[in-house]
Amino acid sequence: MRIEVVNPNTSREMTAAIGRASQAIAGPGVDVRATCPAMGPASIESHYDEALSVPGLLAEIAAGRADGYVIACFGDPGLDAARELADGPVVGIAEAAMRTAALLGRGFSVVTTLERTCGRAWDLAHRYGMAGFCRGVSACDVPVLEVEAAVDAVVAACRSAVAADRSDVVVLGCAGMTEQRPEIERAVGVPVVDGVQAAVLQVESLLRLGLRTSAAGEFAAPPPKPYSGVLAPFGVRRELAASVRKTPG
Ligand code: 2AL
Repeated sequence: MRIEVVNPNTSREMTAAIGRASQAIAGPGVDVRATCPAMGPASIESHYDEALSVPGLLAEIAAGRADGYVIACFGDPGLDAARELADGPVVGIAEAAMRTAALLGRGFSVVTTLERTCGRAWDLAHRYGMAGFCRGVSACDVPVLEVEAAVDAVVAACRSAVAADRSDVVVLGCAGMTEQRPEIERAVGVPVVDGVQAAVLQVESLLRLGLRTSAAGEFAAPPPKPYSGVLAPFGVRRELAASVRKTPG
């Protein structure tokens, strides 16, 4: 069983951390690898970054290297499109983390990076039917590429969120926090959910159950059509896949 964890930003260091966390949690015999796109933003912390991360992410998924995929960014960029494109299941880390947190307590707090990303987390909580469990979304005010080294700021934001929101679970709002989860949980004293590891196990479980995204409705493969300009290869997915295989993430 092969699972590919796509970090939609182009940071190699963050991709390596995501890969280590994914390999640490995957079951025996699961070949799990983290990749990042050849094109796109260095980190995703705005709607603009998120929109422009999606072509590179979809190109990685079009390469068809795995049985199932994780999208390892808390905005779950391109999740619906990836589900149309992939043969196997695709799980975003925000969806996996929120659904997992809802199994663990009465209400969770999301702690994200920059304040400006809070709206997106709320949008996703509503979209996934999780708004009834989400007690609050707050920021630690540390940029994505610095968050791994800023455990104290994340812990302080988690403690404040749990007290202010009257929540009993924390959801980490950035893939860059994945390796710090145990340390953060020890310091905060409530269950702390990291979406990267939750999503890897969710994909593994769907594959073991023999389940994949339904192709019966709106997640059927998108109809082929001409695309123009720099997006021309996206119109013919065979060409797109071939172009990515030449430049692995
Ligand atoms: C993220 C994330 O998980 N990866 C990234 O580049 N930005 N999330 C966030 N809230 O900033």
